Amino acid sequence: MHFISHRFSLLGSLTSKTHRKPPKFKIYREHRYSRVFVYGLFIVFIWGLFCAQRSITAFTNFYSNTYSLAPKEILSDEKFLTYLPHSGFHNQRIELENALLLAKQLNRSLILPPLYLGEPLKWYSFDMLYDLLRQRNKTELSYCSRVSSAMCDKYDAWSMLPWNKIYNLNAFQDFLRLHERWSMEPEALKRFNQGTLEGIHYIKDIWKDEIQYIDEPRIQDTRGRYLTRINISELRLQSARIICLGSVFGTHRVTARTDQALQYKNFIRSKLIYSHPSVLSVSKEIIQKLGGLHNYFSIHTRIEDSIFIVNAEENVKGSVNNMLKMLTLGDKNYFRAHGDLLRASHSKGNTAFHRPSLDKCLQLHQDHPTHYPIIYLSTDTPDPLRNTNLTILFHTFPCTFFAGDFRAELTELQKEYNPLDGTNIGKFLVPMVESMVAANGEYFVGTNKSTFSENIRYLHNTFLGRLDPIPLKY
Ligand SMILES: Nc1nc2c(ncn2[C@@H]2O[C@H](COP(=O)(O)OP(=O)(O)OP(=O)(O)O)[C@@H](O)[C@H]2O)c(=O)[nH]1
Ligand SMILES: *[C@@H]1O[C@H](CO)[C@@H](O)[C@H](O)[C@H]1NC(C)=O
Ligand SMILES: *[C@@H]1O[C@H](CO)[C@@H](O)[C@H](O)[C@H]1NC(C)=O
Ligand SMILES: *[C@@H]1O[C@H](CO)[C@@H](O)[C@H](O)[C@H]1NC(C)=O
Ligand SMILES: *[C@@H]1O[C@H](CO)[C@@H](O)[C@H](O)[C@H]1NC(C)=O
Ligand SMILES: *[C@@H]1O[C@H](CO)[C@@H](O)[C@H](O)[C@H]1NC(C)=O
Repeated sequence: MHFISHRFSLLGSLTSKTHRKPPKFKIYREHRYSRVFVYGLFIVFIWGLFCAQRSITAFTNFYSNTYSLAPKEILSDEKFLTYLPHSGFHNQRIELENALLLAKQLNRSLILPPLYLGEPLKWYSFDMLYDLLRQRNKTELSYCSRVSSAMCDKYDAWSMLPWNKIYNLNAFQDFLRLHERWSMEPEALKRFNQGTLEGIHYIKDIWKDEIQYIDEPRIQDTRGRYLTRINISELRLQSARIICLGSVFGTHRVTARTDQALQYKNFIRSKLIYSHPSVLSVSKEIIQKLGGLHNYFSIHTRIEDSIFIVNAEENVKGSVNNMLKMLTLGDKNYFRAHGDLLRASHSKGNTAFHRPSLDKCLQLHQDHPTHYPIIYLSTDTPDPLRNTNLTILFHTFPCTFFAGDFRAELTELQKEYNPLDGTNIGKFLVPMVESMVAANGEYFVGTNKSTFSENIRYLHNTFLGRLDPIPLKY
């Protein structure tokens, strides 16, 4: 069976449209000839007009941009649901999944907030979060897209995009009506509410994990993780045109207990698969470099921050063991080849290791497949070879390769700009490429409790259409 066409046909193919950053100003120093200086000024002035024109065009073209959903008319009896986004990409994705599910169950259209990439805005209680979101505004710094200045340090640290740039939301056309909210200014809701902010039904969360939305309430629900529960059937009776929620992050935030709801949930997940053209093409190139589908296995280790650094050593060991177990279950020869390696790598103080080149590994792997499995390591740490918690992994699997080994392929992403703010979004696409490469490995082992890993797991099981020898959750 050939998975390459099958796996990638799942993703569809969009035509790529590149957005280039306007060239930076070049200031020529000319002291002697003031006429030249005046001409210079004039040219700069014209160029400034040109740039302003360009950014305005970019803005007004936004809705006709292939990435944005076509704006829909608002129906007279249409009702809406919306929510506040927060945290990293995968937390926002989970919020999106939950909001789609809840909107469907409420028979309401969903007003999508933008997707925030880069430096995350973490969760705060409703009023605070809404305020922080509206303050995330680059308008006053828009010159930063054209010039470099100390004021612009943070300009490229984050960017906002329509979700449709990352996922193909047209897949929901027959499922639910989607509208985009291209600003978190409260005023942006007016156009859905007959020009006013009156009568919006807010459900404000004050605590983290406060409100859960339940489709078939049970008595034992009171013992769950969430502080309060809302009966979805009751919320369906709400007559306000707009319901505005705070955070909807959390795996069980919106329950899907009925068969119908479960069907909706599965449908939603199955449509949220990266569709960004460069993400797809670059991940394909890296997979080819690794010897193609079926030729490599993958591990995701999240070890840099929060709960993940605290458990880094243990998690990496767990991942190495799980990968060894999977390989052995798949082919007994792996154990024979790796029993010794594993014992050796567990002995302390042994930090030196030799990593063969990728070409050498491809050769070794061809000659002795069970001795030298090729591993793609997706990780949040910038220099995996120097991170001592990863030493055991490189010891056990010398043929382990990671993003830094594919610089040439990843450079492609540098041409991706957000037309709205001129920010280069290439760096934000790297984790998505890594997810795609990892998901396409023969077996996948992730990091406990990481939503990033959990998403790779979903993509992996979906693309391969089977479970791994050990059916891990992450
Ligand atoms: N390049 C790369 N970056 C990663 C990887 N894992 C985590 N990261 C980075 O860590 C960030 C945090 O992960 P996200 O999933 O966005 O954040 P989150 O929503 O808090 O998810 P988790 O903390 O993993 O549950 C990602 O956006 C990446 O910037 C990885 O394997 N490769
Ligand atoms: C869903 O809402 C629409 C109006 O937006 C209404 O016409 C339709 O009857 C509703 N469907 C159900 C099942 O309530
Ligand atoms: C940013 O603020 C300006 C006003 O200063 C406003 O016109 C614009 O819509 C805001 N942008 C976003 C994305 O909220
Ligand atoms: C949930 O709401 C529906 C509709 O109002 C009602 O029939 C049902 O009894 C409620 N369930 C609970 C546990 O309150
Ligand atoms: C390795 O992991 C431990 C926790 O298991 C952590 O305390 C330590 O800081 C980590 N080392 C590095 C280099 O990240
Ligand atoms: C994740 O945690 C469970 C126990 O909570 C453990 O059995 C499993 O091995 C861990 N997985 C990894 C990859 O560390």
